[in-house]
Amino acid sequence: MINKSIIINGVRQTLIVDEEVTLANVLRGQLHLTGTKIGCGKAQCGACSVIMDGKVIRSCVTKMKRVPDEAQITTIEGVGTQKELHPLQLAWMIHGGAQCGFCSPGFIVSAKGLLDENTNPTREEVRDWFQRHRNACRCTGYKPLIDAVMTAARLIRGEVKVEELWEKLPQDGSIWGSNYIRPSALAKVTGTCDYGADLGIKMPCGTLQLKLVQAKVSHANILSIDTSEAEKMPGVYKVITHKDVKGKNRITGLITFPNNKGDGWDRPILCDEKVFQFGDAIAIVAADTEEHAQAAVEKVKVELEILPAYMSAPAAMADDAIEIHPGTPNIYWETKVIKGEETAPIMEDSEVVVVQDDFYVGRQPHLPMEPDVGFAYIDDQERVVVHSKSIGIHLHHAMIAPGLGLEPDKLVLVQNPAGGTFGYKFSPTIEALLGVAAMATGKPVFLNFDYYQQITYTGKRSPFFINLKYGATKEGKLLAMEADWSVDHGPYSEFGDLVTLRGSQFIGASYMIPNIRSNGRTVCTNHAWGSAFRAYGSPQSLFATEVLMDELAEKLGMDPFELRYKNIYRPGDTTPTGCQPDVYSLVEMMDKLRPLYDAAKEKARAESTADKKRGVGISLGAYGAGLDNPDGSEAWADYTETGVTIFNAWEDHGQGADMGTLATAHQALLPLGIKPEQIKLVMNDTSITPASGPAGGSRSQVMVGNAIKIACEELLKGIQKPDGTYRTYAEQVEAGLPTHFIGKYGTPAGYNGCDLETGQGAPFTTYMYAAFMSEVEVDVQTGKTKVLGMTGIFDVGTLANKLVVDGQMYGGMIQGLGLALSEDFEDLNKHIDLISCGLPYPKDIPEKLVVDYVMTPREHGPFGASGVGEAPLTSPHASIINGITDACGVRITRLPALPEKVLAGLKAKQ
Ligand code: MCN
Ligand code: FES
Ligand code: FES
Repeated sequence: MINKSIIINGVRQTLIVDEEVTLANVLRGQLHLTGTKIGCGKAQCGACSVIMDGKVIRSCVTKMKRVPDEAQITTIEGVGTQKELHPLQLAWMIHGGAQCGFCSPGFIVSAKGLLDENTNPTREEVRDWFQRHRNACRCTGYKPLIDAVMTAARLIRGEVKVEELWEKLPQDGSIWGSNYIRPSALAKVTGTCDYGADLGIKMPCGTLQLKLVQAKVSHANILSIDTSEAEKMPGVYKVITHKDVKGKNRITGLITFPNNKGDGWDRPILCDEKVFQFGDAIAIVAADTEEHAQAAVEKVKVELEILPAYMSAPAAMADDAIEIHPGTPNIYWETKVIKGEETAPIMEDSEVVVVQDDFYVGRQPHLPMEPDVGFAYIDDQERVVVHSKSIGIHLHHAMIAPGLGLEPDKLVLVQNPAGGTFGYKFSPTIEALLGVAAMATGKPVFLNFDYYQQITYTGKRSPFFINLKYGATKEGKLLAMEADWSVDHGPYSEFGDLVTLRGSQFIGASYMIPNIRSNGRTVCTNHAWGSAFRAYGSPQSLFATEVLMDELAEKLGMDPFELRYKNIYRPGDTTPTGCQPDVYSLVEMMDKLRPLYDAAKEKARAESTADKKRGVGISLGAYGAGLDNPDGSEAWADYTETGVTIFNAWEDHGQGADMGTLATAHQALLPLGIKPEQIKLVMNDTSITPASGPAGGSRSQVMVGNAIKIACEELLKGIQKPDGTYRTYAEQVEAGLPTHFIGKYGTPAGYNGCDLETGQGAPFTTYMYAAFMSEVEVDVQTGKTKVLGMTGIFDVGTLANKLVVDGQMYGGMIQGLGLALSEDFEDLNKHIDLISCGLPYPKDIPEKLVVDYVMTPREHGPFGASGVGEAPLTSPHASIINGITDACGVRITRLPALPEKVLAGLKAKQ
């Protein structure tokens, strides 16, 4: 131990510390300055940034022995407070810089370091600074953050006043569609929002720290597990194995479709007979400290019989592959599309122009800045209470209760503020492990993944291997489509059939294709299990759809824009599932894009050089907002002395569930004339909030929004006097009338999902539409692609909150950039951190990032809203890939388009 005297946020502190411990751990663990976050833990994300003696440093890799005596340290808590915000914190809120907000303290501290040196930076200098200090954000696409720094600099220079920056609301006070700032922003930008790890640090003394014994192989039989040595290690309270699990020790995948050959009970909570993938949890060590728990993990002996590992769908489909789950074939679900006439005769017709190709979109890692984290305890009603990042608390409740052996009323799930999930938390991750540990020890327990575990042992996007074929007239009118796809869903079946069905629903979407014959299948493999990832199945489906459209255009000698324009949905046209889309706005969207496309093409031609070739690519995206019908939701509205309280379980990944709830409730309550600050939100706790359904499939604004609207309308009806005015709360109570109002929404009749034999039906009430354009530059010496501009035109109906929606679009489009060029999780030895997994950093992002809207009100959305969250990640990557072809003639059909692949393509062309 050493004794250090440091000045933290202006206050001298005497600290007795281990010199090997990091500054981040001392700030957080000893001083409870939890505004400094730990994301990657290895100097790659900047979440832990602090200023030490005038320099921005990453405290997660700064050991205490390197912190000089008398060092002056500024953390986010010293930058500004909720009452006295720093201009950066204000600007962050005004520009919607804090979505999940996990990166916000680190960015703001880092930006303060910059503005302390230079109050007049250029945008490029801001970008350079964040790049140099490795500040990473997964939600915002960086643009709002650069905007925020520029605004803060203007505020500091006195060129603008705060009041001038606040949006003026309309006369009626409506905040619907405005840039109203989300309720959670203030806590996020001041570092006072407690995420799971922060809450974990503040748990009571005696809370057990958990570490996992995880499989280091991908497929094996377990012969024995010996915990005896580990049990004797210092500080160990208990080593927990499958024998300690009271229930079925399985997480049920709640099989979606009856023709699934599995039963959904395939995922162990703690492995008993087999290891199905790398990282599978075999035992949990519960100890007094993390270090003691980790030391004991190394002492658990697991004897294995190694089995062949099938690391891709084709490998697991091979004739000689053994069944990964004995008794269930590796191909466990199949889907078909039968729309219109037989396609074979059309394709064989000599008048028909045919194109066909193979496509692969891989295991894109989610890369949230906050690694998985949670805690559990037994409450005063003998209930097991699990707090986590779950984005489906009621769904996960049903998935884990039988495995734990708990009656439903003995399990409570609560969502902590989450530092981004992008869908991986649609699957339970550590919830059941926490439940088991709390039950086996009877103590509060805490588990925090490090970033390596986050990457190697949480679900990933499911790779699709697609063969796609179009037949069209010589004039470019699509006549027929044939598709065949295999989905690598990893070893666990949960929602595997559903994501495979997305192929039926969205391969060929946006275009009227009268005749379709397709087959898709879900395949069990030993690579990372497939979890939801934003846009779920559509980036795979639409990549093939959109790149093959360009191949068809090339074969026909047509401009890709014109070919698309000719085939997009027009009134009367139908989707691949044979139903009419909710609105026909693609024509208007493409009309909006056309002049931008023409100008971009001209610019690219003018600026292309022999070494740096420029090109422009486009793509369209259509995706459903909702889970497959029938879908629905529930929310409550309580009349209170101070206003109205809304109860719902609209889980917040960071997208803005708080803002969506507030905007919707406020709009519905406009006749009451209450202010937004009079609406209180109670969210995301299965013991006190209704089942609103998971925050997946971009369904919440539509489904939960409708339920909120109904609850508020019920409230207005319930408190209305005969003369049309409203009773006060006191009058309502005095009259003995109810103050609690329930809103239940269900999708209307006629939307019953897809027929399992033909893939035909109406799976969604509302859809989102997107048109993307990417301007790219390919360096022909290195094969490196630089994206110079990205434009997205969207129709997501009316907007509940413009700031939120803009932020969703920027962030999603940049995830598409990552998917196109760099992101991958394939090699278990190589793809182990943010950098090796290809996370885009500030300098990878084009300065020109443009979003615009066509706002067609939706019949089935509250106040005309459709969903938003996934629209920006439907097909932006395809526009980049099409741009690469336009620039240099190389067509990449297997993502990501790494420089070596493009270079190989260039060489092959020569
Ligand atoms: N919204 C709006 N106007 C509309 C529709 C939506 O202002 N017409 C707002 C909503 O109020 C909400 C947000 O946009 O704040 C997204 O709403 P919606 O499309 O209904 O999606 P969900 O709330 O169900 O959120 C889930 C969606 C999905 S599926 C993933 S994955 C995702 C996403 O949103 N993960 C995210 N966005 C994310 N954003 C962040 N920052 N982090 C994630 O992990
Ligand atoms: Fe320190 Fe990521 S850089 S937590
Ligand atoms: Fe930056 Fe979520 S707001 S990581």
